[in-house]
Amino acid sequence: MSIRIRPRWYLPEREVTPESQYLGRRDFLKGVGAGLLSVGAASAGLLGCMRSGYTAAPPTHLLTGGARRNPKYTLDRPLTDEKVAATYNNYYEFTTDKEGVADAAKDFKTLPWSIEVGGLCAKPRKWDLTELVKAMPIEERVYRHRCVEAWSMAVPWTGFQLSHLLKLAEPQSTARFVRLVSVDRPNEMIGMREQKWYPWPYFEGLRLDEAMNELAFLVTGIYGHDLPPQHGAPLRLAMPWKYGYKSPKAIVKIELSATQPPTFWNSLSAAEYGFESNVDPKKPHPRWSQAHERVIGSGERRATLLYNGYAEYVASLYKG
Ligand SMILES: Nc1nc2c(c(=O)[nH]1)N[C@H]1C(S)=C(S)[C@@H](COP(=O)(O)O)O[C@H]1N2
Ligand SMILES: [Mo]
Repeated sequence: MSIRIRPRWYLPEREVTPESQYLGRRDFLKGVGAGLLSVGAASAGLLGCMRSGYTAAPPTHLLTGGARRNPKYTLDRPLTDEKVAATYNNYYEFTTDKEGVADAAKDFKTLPWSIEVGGLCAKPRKWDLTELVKAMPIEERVYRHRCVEAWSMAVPWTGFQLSHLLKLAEPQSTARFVRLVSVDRPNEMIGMREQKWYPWPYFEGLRLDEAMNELAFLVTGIYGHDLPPQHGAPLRLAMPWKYGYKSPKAIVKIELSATQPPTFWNSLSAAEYGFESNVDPKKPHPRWSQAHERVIGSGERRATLLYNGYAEYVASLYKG
């Protein structure tokens, strides 16, 4: 059993806290919590997984079988340590405490799962996810991930192109946007119950041409196995040239539309979170610079690249 009791001073202050403050608080925690750390966590020196009693469930391969790494999508930078990525998450349906998501989400039931594709298309369909995965060319891709909060990671995702699923649906000529909706299960997602002011369930949107881009990737796995709940199991998006919040987790619905759909963060603060939200080092967030990023795990500071380094794939989408 691993029950985490929140100290009184624990506040969900990190929603959009600048990185210097995370680090300050973490150093503080290292100080006061050192006596409680397990030898393993301490000697691994990991940034995450320090406070929680989280232990990962053994990985399964129900939705990743047979996937091979596609050499076209690799990176010249080291992969983020799996455990670091798995213990530093954004998933507000569970908690705003990044290091607490893994534990808060560990019992979330991810199978069976269905995903509905509908709206302006000739072939709307509700898919059983296991069936969908069998129908899709599954592969592994190493992508960068850049959060709007100026941290980043590089992980191997397993999945398939969103375009393959959309093509099966046969979009009508009037369809110009795609709306994506995350699961709505407040009984199992404590953050939805505790943070009632958010417009749940989480919703996102893309232009149809962005959704059809080869980089737009529906993800069922990470590090060669099924996604653990904290990464958005059993199905999440990876849009590597956009800020992380454009990649919804636990997707249950994809809808083609003629008009631009509203999005979760944009509806909360339009000045801070635009619809497009492409990674752009020259366009600061109103409260902090986007010129650099902190690589989780190593703590290295890197210059942020336009379109997160994916200009060759996506720059043509934004001409004129
Ligand atoms: N449903 C849902 N999807 C979400 C979020 C969320 O809170 N809820 N957070 C987003 C943000 S801000 C980021 S950075 C990524 C984090 O993905 P990871 O935890 O797998 O690294 O998920 C995105 N998808
Ligand atoms: Mo993010």
